[in-house]
Parts: sequence; structure tokens; C-alpha cells
Amino acid sequence: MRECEIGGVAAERERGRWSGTSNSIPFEIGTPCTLLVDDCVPVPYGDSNADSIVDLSDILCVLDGFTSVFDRCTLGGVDLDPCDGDGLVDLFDILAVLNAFSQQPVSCSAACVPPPSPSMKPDRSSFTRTGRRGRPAVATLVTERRAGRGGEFVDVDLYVTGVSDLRGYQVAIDAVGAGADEVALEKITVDRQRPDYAFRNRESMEAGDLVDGRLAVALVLGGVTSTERSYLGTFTFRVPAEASRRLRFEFRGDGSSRWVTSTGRLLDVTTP
Ligand SMILES: [Ca+2]
Ligand SMILES: [Ca+2]
Repeated sequence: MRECEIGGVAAERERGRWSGTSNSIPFEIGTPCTLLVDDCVPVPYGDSNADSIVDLSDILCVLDGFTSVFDRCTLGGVDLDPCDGDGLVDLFDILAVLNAFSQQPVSCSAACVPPPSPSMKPDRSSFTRTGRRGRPAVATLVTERRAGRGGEFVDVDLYVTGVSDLRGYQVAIDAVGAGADEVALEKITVDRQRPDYAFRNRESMEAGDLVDGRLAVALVLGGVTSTERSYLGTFTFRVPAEASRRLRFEFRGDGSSRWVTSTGRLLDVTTP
């Protein structure tokens, strides 16, 4: 039986379902206690740490929960599948958060997650750490134009050099310049067979978000340290032929791209 807290720190929290149109939280019959509206925050499905956005932090939280680590998210927050949770964190919860990141349609309604208690570790974003020998790691893009069926395409390969203890990354790429609004993001891929892939031969999970142009990749466990230039993934854009020469591709500059260590700290990575 699951328990929930009312106004205190409980070991286990209840995740209810939130109805956006009414001021109440419906619960299954037999639910052992009642949450007040003020006790929880309505969040998008997949938002495990209740900060209103589904991003790399949520993927890392579910992977941590899979190994029974709940230092930044509650069990209720990461138990995404089935919709009302089953008290277990398993492969289906991992797939659920990856699908949520990818903005695939879900049949579950928005969740109502109690906010993390003050006793939990602060959000990862409050830490920073530099790369090896105190120098920031450097992220780079390499673009390659090619003609293909249906128009002209640009493959944008992402790299990072000099990371220390890298566990996961989230990268967002945009087309900028005249004609950028006519560019369509065709696909996001990670070629795991490339010898320079950052997580080659490691157990990792990835999700591409074609709606907002984001890629997240996370190791299930541990981190990777390398002085070499490591391949992270490829964004493929379809571009109008006449606009192709005027376009540039850049990392999105609003903190959408992040690199996280195995201890949850943010790596300081310079983007061009
Ligand atoms: Ca979140
Ligand atoms: Ca589950």
C-alpha cells in the first residue's frame, strides 16, 4: 500500500491525477489519504522532479530510481507507468520518460506531484564544475550539406572535447539566419557504432525531441572521462536550396544544452 504525506516529510509520496478544469484531485477508491490541492503541483506527464519541464534531469531521476536512488526525486515522481503508478521503477517507467521527452502522445493525464521536500538535494543546476584540469570542456558542431530525396539536407554532428565524469547530456540546436524559419528538423540520431561516440560500449538511453529540437542521452550508471573529442549525436535538417548558403546552426543559448556528471553536477561546457 502506498502512503502519502500531508504537510510533512514522508518516505513515500502519493502521485495523484490532476484535472486542469476542476479544483480537485480525483483519487482511486481505496487511496489511503487525501492530498490537498496546495500539497502538490500539477506538472506535465514525465516531469519527475516537478519543475514544470520534461528534460534531462527527469530522465536521470528515473534512471536513478531504477537503481533505487531517490535523492532528487520521489518514487511517486518517477513511477510513471502505468498512469497511476505501480510502486515499481522498471523499464516501462524509463521508456515513459523517454517518450515524454520526445513529446509523443500519452494516454495518461497530467500528473500531480508533491514538490520535493527541503531535505532533498538541491537541483542539479545549482552546481557547476569545470572540465579536466579546471578548463571548461568545449562543444563544437560540424555541418555537412548534401542533396537528398525531397530537397537539400544538412547533417549537424555534435561533439564535446575534454569532459570529466560525463553521465548525460541534453543538447538543443537551432538554425539561425535568413530563411531559418523554413528549415525543418528531419531527424535526430545517435550513431552508437562510431568509434568516437561518447558512450560507446556503455549502457545508455536516448530520446530525441523533434518538436523542440532537443536530444537527451544518459548513461544508466557512472560517467565517462575523456580528453578526446567525443561524438554526441546528429541533427538532420531539411533546408530550402535557396536559403542553404545563408544558414548557420548553433547551440541554443538559453541553458537548453547541459552536461551532467555522475554525481549530478553540471559540467561547465563552452559552446561556440
Ligand atoms: Ca522536470
Ligand atoms: Ca512503474
